[in-house]
Amino acid sequence: MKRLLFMLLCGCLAGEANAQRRPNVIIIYADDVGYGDLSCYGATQVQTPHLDALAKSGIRFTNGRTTSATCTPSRFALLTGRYPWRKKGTGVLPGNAAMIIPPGSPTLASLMQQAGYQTALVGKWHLGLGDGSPINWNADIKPGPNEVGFHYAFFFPATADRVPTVFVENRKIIGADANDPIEVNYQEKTGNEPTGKENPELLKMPASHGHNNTIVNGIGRIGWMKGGTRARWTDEEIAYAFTDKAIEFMEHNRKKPFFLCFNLSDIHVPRMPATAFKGKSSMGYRGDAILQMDWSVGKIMDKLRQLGLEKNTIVIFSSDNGPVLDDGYVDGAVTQQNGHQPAGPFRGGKYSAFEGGTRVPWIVSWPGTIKGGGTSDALISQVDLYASFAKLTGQQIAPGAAPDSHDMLPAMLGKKAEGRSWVVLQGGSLSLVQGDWKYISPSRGVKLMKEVNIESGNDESPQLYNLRSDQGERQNLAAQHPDKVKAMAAELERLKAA
Ligand code: NG6
Ligand code: CA
Repeated sequence: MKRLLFMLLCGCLAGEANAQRRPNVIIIYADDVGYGDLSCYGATQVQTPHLDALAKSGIRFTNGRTTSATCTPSRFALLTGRYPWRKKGTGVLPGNAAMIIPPGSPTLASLMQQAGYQTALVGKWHLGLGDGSPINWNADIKPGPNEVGFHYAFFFPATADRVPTVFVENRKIIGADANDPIEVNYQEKTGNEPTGKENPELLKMPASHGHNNTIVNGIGRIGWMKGGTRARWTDEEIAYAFTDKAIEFMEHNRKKPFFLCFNLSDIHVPRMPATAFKGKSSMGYRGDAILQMDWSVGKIMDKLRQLGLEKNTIVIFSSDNGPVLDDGYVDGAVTQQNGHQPAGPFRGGKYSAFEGGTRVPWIVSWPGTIKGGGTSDALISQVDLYASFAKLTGQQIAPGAAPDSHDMLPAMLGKKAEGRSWVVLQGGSLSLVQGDWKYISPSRGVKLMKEVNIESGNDESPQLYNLRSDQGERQNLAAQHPDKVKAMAAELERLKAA
């Protein structure tokens, strides 16, 4: 009896300590997931029960933004609080690019470290590695995530379709072998392994455009590699490997506040989900990858519950850019689309200046603090996470750090209905959203990107849309509102120079 009382008392005290503790933070950052790809955002051809439950336990944002319509720049903005177009070389990086965030510079991860958090990156990196000299893949690879604020990192260097197709844990490639050294080249073929171009008969999934260099696991990649035979991943294992490592990190750090960037590879190409998910949707491998992504989210939430941390953990789910069906492989995404609208009601998708490029799913849950079940149309951008978490952890932003980040914590926690009054977006060209209005700056270039079948949003004349009455950006009102166009163009120029 005495023992029972003691245990109960301890349990209560531990609970109290937990409640007062700083919340853990998990950012689940999916790849190429469109606004319309989740059932809680209107998808009907595919179901995402775990993400739907997350939305139900928190807030579902309808005007949540990534800064850019591709990966590298969006990730740069999320971590640094700075618009990527302010810096040269922040476009989609090859797998052997140098790191574009200078080591030691302030990032969302270093901010959380300073606040006493244990920090981890698990998943896709795609911000470059090394200092610009040729990377020796067989030795310690640095600088990398460990040099910009992550205590722990388990990642792949670029994208699932780019070499080297290996996992890196902190600074070392898993399974590296001195007798079978890895070489990577983006200019010319290295080694004499088959390529998609020379040996298409060896492919288990044909390419539709590009992706015809070194074949790994029956899939042609961008770039050539040789060596590292035992280090190469099997695509079907990627989601399991990342989810396991994320869970391990949570478990190890359950007693300390932790900050986890869980950057899923799903649903980027090559979509080659685990065998357990193949054919489980009616939409080909793209649909199956959505189910796999949702499974990963479910595993994280299960673990939080198991550790008793679900009430005091902020979970944010979002995507780095809008959707694409055919991004270079024949994987059924187009032929089995089945009426699915990956960008929901929006025009364009990945790579595009139209809304489909940058308006993405965005869910925030914090069961102990946020009332669940709501939606918010507050305008928020991923560039704002830095300032918002500085606020949450009671830190000042150092002079010069995160210049484009605004504290959106009240909107993110549902305490305020309004978010930003404006935001700059990067598709092909830059756009400015101000309240209901969106101005897309004039740009040359094709209007339809044929290979991916997505409208770019390019136009040599300015475009002006009223997003409230015309969310699909069908009616260019520039001619009717010349003064507004002039004012917004001038404001965009001012912001660019700021
Ligand atoms: C493109 C690739 C595409 C994808 C994209 C980056 C080709 C033909 N296309 O160049 O498949 O990898 O880069 O995607 O190679 S992102 O989500 O990382 O930005
Ligand atoms: Ca992406």
